[in-house]
Amino acid sequence: MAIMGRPLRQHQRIIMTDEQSRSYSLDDIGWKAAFRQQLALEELTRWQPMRLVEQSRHEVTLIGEEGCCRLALLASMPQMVVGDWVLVNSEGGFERLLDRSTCFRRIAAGHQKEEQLIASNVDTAFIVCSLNDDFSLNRIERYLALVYDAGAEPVVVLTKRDLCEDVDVFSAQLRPLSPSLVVKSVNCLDPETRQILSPWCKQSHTVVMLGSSGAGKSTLTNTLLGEERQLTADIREDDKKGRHTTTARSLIPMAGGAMLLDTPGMRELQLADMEAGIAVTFSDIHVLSEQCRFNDCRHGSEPECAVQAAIAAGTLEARRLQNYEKLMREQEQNAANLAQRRASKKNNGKLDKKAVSQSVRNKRV
Ligand SMILES: Nc1nc2c(ncn2[C@@H]2O[C@H](COP(=O)(O)OP(=O)(O)OP(=O)(O)O)[C@@H](O)[C@H]2O)c(=O)[nH]1
Ligand SMILES: [Mg+2]
Ligand SMILES: [Zn+2]
Repeated sequence: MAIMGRPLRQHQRIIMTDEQSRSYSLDDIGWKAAFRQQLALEELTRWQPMRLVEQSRHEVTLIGEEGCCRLALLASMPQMVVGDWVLVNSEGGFERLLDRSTCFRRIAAGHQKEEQLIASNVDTAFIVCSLNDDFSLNRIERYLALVYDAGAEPVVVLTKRDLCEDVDVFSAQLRPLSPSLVVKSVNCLDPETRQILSPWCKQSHTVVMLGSSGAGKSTLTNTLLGEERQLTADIREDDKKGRHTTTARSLIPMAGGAMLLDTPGMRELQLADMEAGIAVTFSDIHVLSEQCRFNDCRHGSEPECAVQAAIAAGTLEARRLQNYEKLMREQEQNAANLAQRRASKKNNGKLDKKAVSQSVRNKRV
């Protein structure tokens, strides 16, 4: 492959294994006019666009027309995530990150509470959810807010249809969420699933699998790919939860030109700055609240509250209002924490600079 023969900058390694030596047409890995339009003609001839398909703390794996390469991450590079398009120069070095068409983000699990990018340039998100005790409307609404915030199209994929006695009991619960929400129920182990989900697995289209551990994201990925590419494992019998089998995000080309992104089951999906995504997810509540008597109605005990009236009439679930309020509070709180952290980081940076210039002055004296 041409890229291997090129001289490399000292700090930028390109390693290739035999398995990765395949090259791809850009259309087969999600390239679109919106990305091409970001390149000047000169850039198109000098640099090659490559797609980020895997990442670790220190390096990322990219694929493109000339094959596959790994790029060591440097502090000077922008934050990158699986799905990104990157321009690589003739020496195999990083030049530029292209603007993203969509971007999924959350607050990282654990104490850090930093914002974490999950994936980018995804067209459709399969919100994968088992048809068993692990089914949760609250969780599906949480994922919907994330997907709408990212700017992608959600499809709810209900798995383990073969093990479920009455699929309608579950799908009926999804109907009030949105009349336009697309819901498909599948047996991930059955090749027929490929047919059911084919409208979203088309050329230049990128699909991400989101959902909790054990929902069947990797099983679905394997069936759509037609090969056992991803590791899968049995769920726990008692609570139907998974064993966190997938530990890294992988963007995998599918025959026919779609890209599938398998992700690890999320233990926690905390949202921040997602008012818009939540507004779309709960647009019925927004429409109702415009009919409340008071503009600032909190939909509690206020008189003439259209939201409470809808709950009393049985046209809006009380659960849905509670989840909406919970997600709004959470995203506000997380957004405030993030802003505080950013401000204190900025201040620390200023203090550090001040300290450095002070010590330089001291030395000069
Ligand atoms: N019968 C049946 N089993 C399924 C179906 N989908 C997934 N499974 C099984 O459920 C278990 C968990 O599937 P995985 O694909 O590993 O789940 P995952 O969502 O990738 O889980 P993590 O990687 O832990 O996030 C495996 O034993 C699968 O064989 C289905 O539609 N029907
Ligand atoms: Mg998995
Ligand atoms: Zn109200």
